[in-house]
Amino acid sequence: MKVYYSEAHRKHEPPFEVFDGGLRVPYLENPDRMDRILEAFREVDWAEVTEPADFGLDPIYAVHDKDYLDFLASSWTEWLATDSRDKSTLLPATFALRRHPQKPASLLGRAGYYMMDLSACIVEGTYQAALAAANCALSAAEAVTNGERSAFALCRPPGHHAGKDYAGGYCFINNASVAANWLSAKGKVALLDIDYHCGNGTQDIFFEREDVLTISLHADPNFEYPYFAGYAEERGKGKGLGFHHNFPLPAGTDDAAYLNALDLALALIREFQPEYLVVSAGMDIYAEDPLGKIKVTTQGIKEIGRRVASLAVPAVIVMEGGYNNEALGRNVIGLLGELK
Ligand code: SP5
Ligand code: ZN
Repeated sequence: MKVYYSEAHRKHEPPFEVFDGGLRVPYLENPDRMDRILEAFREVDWAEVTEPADFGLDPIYAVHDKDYLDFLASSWTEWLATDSRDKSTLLPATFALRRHPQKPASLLGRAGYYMMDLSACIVEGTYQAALAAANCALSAAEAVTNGERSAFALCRPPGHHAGKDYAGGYCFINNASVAANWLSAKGKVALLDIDYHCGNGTQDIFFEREDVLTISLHADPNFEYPYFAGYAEERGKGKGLGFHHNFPLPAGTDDAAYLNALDLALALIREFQPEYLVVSAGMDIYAEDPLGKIKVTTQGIKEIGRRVASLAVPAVIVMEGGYNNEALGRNVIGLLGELK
């Protein structure tokens, strides 16, 4: 199985993030996550780790707003020119309520406009890392159009919380959506998001489209981040009505309950008859994840892989979250071993 990976992620290493209550904690979405996964790939004989190709900016502009990408590109240099005292990471403390706000001219005004929370911290290497991650997803998409049964995009930073014009939840460019949109020019695409958190960015990007079916299984947003998307009633809009599905799950959801919800999602995908499948694969559904409250085991993750593979649709698997670094390697191998 081809695994697309770039070293560019290493320079995206924010010094901290801010939790609820104002607690500063070490950045959970850290480079060590990739090292654990790469280590696990070295122990199997079927993973071919490859540099991504450069697809340029067009496939990214096809999903994201140009002004937003310009902000990502220039914000670090602008941040250094401000009079802020601690410049270790660009992080605004005032956010736009989306009531058709003006876009302010100042850097911190734009940062608050383009960010949804205190975890999408920008440092010097963020934009380059995000571009490289999108190229990993595009390279994996290209591989399946060239006849591979599946390909893995080992993306960092992750992407599914990033919308057309916003960053959030450790995400800046929506890698899975960029790949799904690129594939949609070649055939019908289904995007299945199994990260613990609702893929709100992906939901927003495809909400009014009928050519890309989007389905997300996640912790109920009534109690979990991102809170403002992921409810069962949100099913698409306009031509896209009926082409988005959310499966909010309660805290404590175990393998059996998770797999029941997955089967409902897979039935919808079968009915849609896609030519390509994109999987937003977050490992934070794992029982021992520090951010998650869902109790899926490593065996359960393997079973997810087996059931997704039974669709027999060429699949691009895209790395999203997962913060139990010690378990990440075996969980990723568990999933991919069934899809290779
Ligand atoms: C890609 C991805 O998985 N992003 C997740 C971003 C979640 N950020 C919200 C963190 C909320 C932290 N709550 C504290 C729980 C500590 N036990
Ligand atoms: Zn997540």
